[in-house]
Amino acid sequence: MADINGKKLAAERAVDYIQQDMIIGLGTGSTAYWAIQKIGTKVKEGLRIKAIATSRESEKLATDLQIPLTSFAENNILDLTIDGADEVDKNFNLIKGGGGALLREKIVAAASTRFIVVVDESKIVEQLGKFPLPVEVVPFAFERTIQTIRSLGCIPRIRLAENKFYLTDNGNYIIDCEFEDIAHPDALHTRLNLIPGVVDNGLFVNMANIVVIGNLNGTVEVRTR
Ligand code: A5P
Repeated sequence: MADINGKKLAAERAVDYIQQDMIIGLGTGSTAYWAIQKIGTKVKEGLRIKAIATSRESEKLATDLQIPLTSFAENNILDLTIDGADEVDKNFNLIKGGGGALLREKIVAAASTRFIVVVDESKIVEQLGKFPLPVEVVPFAFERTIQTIRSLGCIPRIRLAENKFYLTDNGNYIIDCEFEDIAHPDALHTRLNLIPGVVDNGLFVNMANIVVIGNLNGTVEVRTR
């Protein structure tokens, strides 16, 4: 029997929510990848949609698949966004940004009428925090910004790529913060974003409407808020 891919199962199920003439947000990462592939197939079969991507990587994939793209200059509201997550708790709160795209992902999700999160079962947690929380910071004074982030009770590490500081699509750095347990995601989200130099963080609180979970046994669970 072929290996079951929970990410693919969840992502493809979420694409069923897309209807003709919708404006769609395209997520980033290895789960959103499968949704974008499926959307590409449906577009070839006649689905009429326009999309806004949450990263250059997803934009390139959409372009390769001939998915028509639009922009915030033309559309302020999206009907539906499908994106992955690094952790999901029972209250639909998320950690995102493992792929570094958290800022654009949050802007796009916030502009969407419905935000569908697609994950395999390994991403479901009791409490957020085992996955290091990504925080996007501007390069200016990042050394000081990191110290302030540390004072919130985490071990912060600047993300590297090929021995250099990883750069987001927005030209910023990512600080991965080990909190272990995040008991109050809402409060932490606010405290982090109040630090000068922090652009945004990977906590998505009260944003997801639907979570689609692909299980290793081949079933798909849909949780709706
Ligand atoms: C991208 O920055 C992230 O928010 C991803 O959506 C998240 O890391 C999930 O990634 P995978 O689908 O690759 O596990």
